Amino acid sequence: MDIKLVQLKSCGDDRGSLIALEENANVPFNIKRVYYMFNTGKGVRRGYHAHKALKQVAIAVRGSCKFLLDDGKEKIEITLNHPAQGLLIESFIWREMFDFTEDCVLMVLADQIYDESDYIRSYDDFLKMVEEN
Ligand code: T46
Repeated sequence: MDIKLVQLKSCGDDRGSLIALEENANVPFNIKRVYYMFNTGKGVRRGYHAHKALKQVAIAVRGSCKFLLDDGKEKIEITLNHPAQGLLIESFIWREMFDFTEDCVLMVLADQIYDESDYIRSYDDFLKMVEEN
C-alpha cells in the first residue's frame, strides 16, 4: 500500500522541541494547502473518501487519532500519537479517521488546493476505479 509513516527530525534543546516541515524535503511535494481539525467529538468517525490525485501528509501535532487506510485490496490501521510522525497518504487510498482524543489537533499538508471534484465519496465507485487502474 502507498503509505509511509515518516519520522520527522525534532530539533530539541532545553527550551523544548521544534519540528520544521519543508516542501520537497521532509514533505515530498509542493505544499499548496494546510488544514487542521480539532474539537473532534467523542466517537466521531470522519473521512469516508479517497482522492483521485491529492497527496497529503497528516500529523497529529497534539493528542492522537487512528486512520483506517484501504487501497481496495488491503486495509491497515495506523495510530498517529506523536508530533514527529508524518503519515504520507498517496492518491487512491480510502481513509477513515477515528478514536480522536479530546485534545487531538490533526494537521494535514496537501499538494493541491481544495477541490471537491478530486474526492471519491462512494466506496463502490472507489473499488471500481481501483479495478480499472
Ligand atoms: C482528507 C482527510 C484526512 C474546506 O473548505 N477546505 C478544505 O481544505 C477542507 C479539507 C475542507 N473544507 C470543508 C469541506 C467540508 O465542508 O470543510 C468541511 C469538512 O471537510 P471534510 O468533510 O472533507 O473533512 P474530513 O475530515 O472528512 O476529510 C478531510 C479532508 O477533506 C480530506 O481531503 O483526506 O481530512
